[in-house]
Amino acid sequence: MSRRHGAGARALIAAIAVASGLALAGCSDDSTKPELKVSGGFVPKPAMPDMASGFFTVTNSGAEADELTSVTSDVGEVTMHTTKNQAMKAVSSFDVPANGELKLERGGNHLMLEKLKRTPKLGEKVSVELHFAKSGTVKAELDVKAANHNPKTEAQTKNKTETQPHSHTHTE
Ligand SMILES: [Cu+2]
Repeated sequence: MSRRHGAGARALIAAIAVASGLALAGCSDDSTKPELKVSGGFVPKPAMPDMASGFFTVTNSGAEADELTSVTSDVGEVTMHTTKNQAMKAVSSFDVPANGELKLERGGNHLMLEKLKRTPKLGEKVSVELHFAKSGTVKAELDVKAANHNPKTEAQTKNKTETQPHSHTHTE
């Protein structure tokens, strides 16, 4: 008795075709997703023992925008602030434009780290998890820098900038 493909086999072949079609669609979707990279993260050595600020740049090389919706850290509570008319204001998210960047910098957008369990010291790193609407969680390490550290103004005097702080300036 000869066997031919029955209804079951045809359904299976159809299912495979559909599945591979979906896989291909999934692949092509990837190219339009946000492509995020976090750079230049730092925390100025805080003046207060339990409160600090944080700065970094998120570069998006993808064709789709994303949104930073929250930030967490094992060091304490983290909120997102913007600066308007020299006053800080808490915001619930920061936009990351397509093919653009989100900049957190002095005098503008920044993180507030509060109720710190330990005070960040020069040369240490503060780990933060950045939670994005589309890209999920991205971890970043923020270098603890001198209290007056500002990449914007230091870019002009880069040759004079030391990579290591003077050891006599920190007490531990
Ligand atoms: Cu603030």
